[in-house]
Amino acid sequence: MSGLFITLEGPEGAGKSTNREYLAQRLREQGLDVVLTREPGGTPVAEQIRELLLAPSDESMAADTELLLMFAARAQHLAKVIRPALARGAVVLCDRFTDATYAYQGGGRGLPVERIAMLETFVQGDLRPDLTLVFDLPIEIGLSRAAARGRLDRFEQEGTAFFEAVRHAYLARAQADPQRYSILDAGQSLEAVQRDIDSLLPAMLERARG
Ligand code: T5A
Repeated sequence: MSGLFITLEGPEGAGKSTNREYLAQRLREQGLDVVLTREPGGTPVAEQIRELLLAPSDESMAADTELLLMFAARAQHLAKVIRPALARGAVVLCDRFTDATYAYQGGGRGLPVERIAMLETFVQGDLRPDLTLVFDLPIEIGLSRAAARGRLDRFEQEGTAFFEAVRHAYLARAQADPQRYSILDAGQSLEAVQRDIDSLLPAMLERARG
């Protein structure tokens, strides 16, 4: 594979979608082929799985069901979008990927890391993101941004302890591998966050151009 796989991660309302558009625009200005996508989702089948995962329901979803659905959507997304794009040399910008599984199903739901790692290897082989931007912010700020959009999805209805565990899991993973992860202060103004993204651009361009 010759493309570049960049993922954007962080808790609810951290600004991943907003900044994904910004980063895509900056990379395209440099003449790069950029594929914008997201998880769970990114293909029609995977988007159907997303609906199952996000819709509030009277029946609670078992944590392992949630985990397997995340990886089922990911397998489809990898087969139809991510691997073909990387194979033709594109930059893939993905809003959430397997770090979200470690953070939400591992940190938030308390599932064993080994179970997630086993599925990661089964579904992805040795494919891992080249670079991961972690948009970090106090959870109250992110949740109030998410709440301002209206109806809360199944995850957004979780309590503070769940999101604290998610944030902690993201930061622990990022701090353990500074080569791959950059932590951005997403509690700043949008302009300040985008200045921080700009400072990472030269390294991304160098990697994208091999
Ligand atoms: N999930 C996902 C798992 O549990 N396991 C997994 O493996 C995967 C892949 C859906 C859910 O799935 C879970 C995690 C999620 O709960 P999602 O829809 O991608 O995933 O997640 P959300 O975090 O809910 O997406 P959001 O749209 O809420 O957050 P974003 O994308 O981080 O935030 P964004 O860009 O939409 O911004 C939210 C609002 O804040 C404003 C924006 O304008 C927008 O209104 N904003 C700012 N305001 C002020 N200052 C800034 N710096 C701002 N940045 C953005």
